[in-house]
Amino acid sequence: MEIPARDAAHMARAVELAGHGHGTTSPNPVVGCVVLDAAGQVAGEGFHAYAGGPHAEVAALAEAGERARGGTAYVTLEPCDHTGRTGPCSRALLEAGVARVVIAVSDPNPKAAGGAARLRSHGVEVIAGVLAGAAERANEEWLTYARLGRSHVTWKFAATLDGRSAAADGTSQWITSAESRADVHRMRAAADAIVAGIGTVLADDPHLTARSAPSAESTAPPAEGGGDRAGRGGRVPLRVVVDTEGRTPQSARVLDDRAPTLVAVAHDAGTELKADLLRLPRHAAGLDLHALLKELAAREVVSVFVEGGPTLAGAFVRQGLVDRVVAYVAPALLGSGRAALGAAGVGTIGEIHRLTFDEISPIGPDVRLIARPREPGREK
Ligand code: AOF
Ligand code: ZN
Repeated sequence: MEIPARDAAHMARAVELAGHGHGTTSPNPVVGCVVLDAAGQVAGEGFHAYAGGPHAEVAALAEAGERARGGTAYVTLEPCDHTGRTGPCSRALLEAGVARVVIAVSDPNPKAAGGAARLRSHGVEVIAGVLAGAAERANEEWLTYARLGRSHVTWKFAATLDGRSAAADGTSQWITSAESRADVHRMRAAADAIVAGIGTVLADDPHLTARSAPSAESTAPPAEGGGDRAGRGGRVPLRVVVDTEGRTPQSARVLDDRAPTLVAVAHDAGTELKADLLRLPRHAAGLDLHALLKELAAREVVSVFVEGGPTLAGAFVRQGLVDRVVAYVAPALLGSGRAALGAAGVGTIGEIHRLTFDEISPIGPDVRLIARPREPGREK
């Protein structure tokens, strides 16, 4: 299908608008919308800011007012056809008299889908699939969650140019620059949960909070307006410890009251730990991480950030559960010491995990690399 350049340009703007909601809409998607009047002039723009708040279409239609009549709406996700926290956008578009609706990605959420069909049945011209790749990328966490019924996984690590995350004596502070570490905090704060393995908890006793000084950081809640504010605005990420045998010390910082914490243990672990325990099936030497991500999704955790250590990261890679890798690479060499990634189920070169570099950005003196698996969603 030939896509008119004009449609692609307006959809690109809608994708950009969707990005404004990144990190605050969970458990809802990020969505952007541009409304043109009948003459093709931009009449309204909107994005979804937090769960319970107006959907992108409603926000853009409110700005457009009467000018939407006979116009075109560009939406990054198929308009919903349900009454959930808010009313159906399909109806809002019909009532506004929009003549044409251009959609990037169809809605995989069975409760909300059907907007495209509803609009068509009322004589609205609907075009789907415009700039779908860019819209998918902007919404990758939520689309993974909605399609696969599990949380989306970002694995982040910091390493030297020779791929090491600690020196031979275990010291690792700091391999990357202050700029890189600030960037990590920003990324981490957009996730619904931060996941670490028991090895990291025992070795570093981390807080696993989004910032080192949580008092100064609390994310501002969405401005004014009602809604249940179930989005990330004002909410701190859940902390998750993958601790097969339940060895987390009762005094560990991760169990303090700065944020809620879930400790995932084996179904048969004989632990005395007093914490919010999640019992899971075993898998190889550890836990069934797919079961973990399903349980987290059931708790409306759309996205998780896996940090530390290499053993846990190796288990996620081996189980085919890493959706995005974010690597901070410092121009430094160690030559010995811990590798960024532990055993990942690769015995011979034919079993290599191949990825694609999607973004390469300088951050201070370092480089941030974002890579994704070549065959996403292939769980093992
Ligand atoms: C959004 N924002 O702009 C659009 C959505 O939480 P609810 O009940 O208001 O509805 C959430 C569902 O609506 C969501 O899962 C998605 O399927 C659909 N579209 N959602 O949060 C939006 N357009
Ligand atoms: Zn809607």
